Amino acid sequence: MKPSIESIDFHGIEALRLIGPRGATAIISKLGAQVLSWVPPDGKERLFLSDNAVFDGSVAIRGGIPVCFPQFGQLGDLPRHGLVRTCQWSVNSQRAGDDFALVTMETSSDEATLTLWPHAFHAELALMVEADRIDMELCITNTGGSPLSFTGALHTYLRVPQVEEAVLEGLHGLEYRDALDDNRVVREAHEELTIDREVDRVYLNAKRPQLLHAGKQSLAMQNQGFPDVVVWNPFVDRCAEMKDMPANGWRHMLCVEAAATRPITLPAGEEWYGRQTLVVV
Ligand code: TA6
Repeated sequence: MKPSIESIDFHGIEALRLIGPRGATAIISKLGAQVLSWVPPDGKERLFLSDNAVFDGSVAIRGGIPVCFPQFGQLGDLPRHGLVRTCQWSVNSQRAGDDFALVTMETSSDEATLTLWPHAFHAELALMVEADRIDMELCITNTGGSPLSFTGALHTYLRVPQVEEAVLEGLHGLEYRDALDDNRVVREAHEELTIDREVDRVYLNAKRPQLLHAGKQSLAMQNQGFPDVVVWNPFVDRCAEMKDMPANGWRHMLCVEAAATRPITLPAGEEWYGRQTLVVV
């Protein structure tokens, strides 16, 4: 089957299904330009999407790959993770070739965002599906007349059969800020990270790729432009507090996020790019 792109209804919202080479598929919603599913040719879903996710735009969709901009987490006065997760994005372009399917979506500052954050911007999210990989690229343009500063992330929820058995490599030796220990900065002493409790960490200046082994599956993640990697799992108690997660949701997810947690300053008229690549290995 040749790569193609089709419009679909996904839980009542408008979305696109990208069909890549060898039957790989991905789904991206116009709400938040959020990738909600990625199934490589082996037929196994690689992204976690909560069974209790809300799709009416009142809150961000829990799972997939939310786009966080212009604020990561609570690093400022804006709503957590910024303004564009619950915006309606529009399709800018779509193209399918022999070995890829590519969609770009865009959104811009409007009255609502300008009231909360007085900066004009244009955001574009590109999603490319190839046989065994997906690439996301976030491009931010400062369309205003003065510099702007932002933080942000591609808040990737990876699906794992059982998080307690998952192993994440590639963070050894990096400094991380531990959100669960007053943001204390600690150096990662372990070659492999395993999850046996709540974890919420920002690994700083992560240049090497990360490798996630979970069940019989392995996935490599590589970022460009985003200097940091966030690792988050709410575990049992925090998960129980989240209305849009089933009680056992924590067990089947691990967020490994491409993030910029220290402000990036963009002069008037300039563009910034950040990318995340996920590859089945
Ligand atoms: O990226 C990790 C994090 O900032 C955590 O602190 C956690 O709260 C999570 O994101 C989810 O945030 P959300 O606003 O989607 O509930």
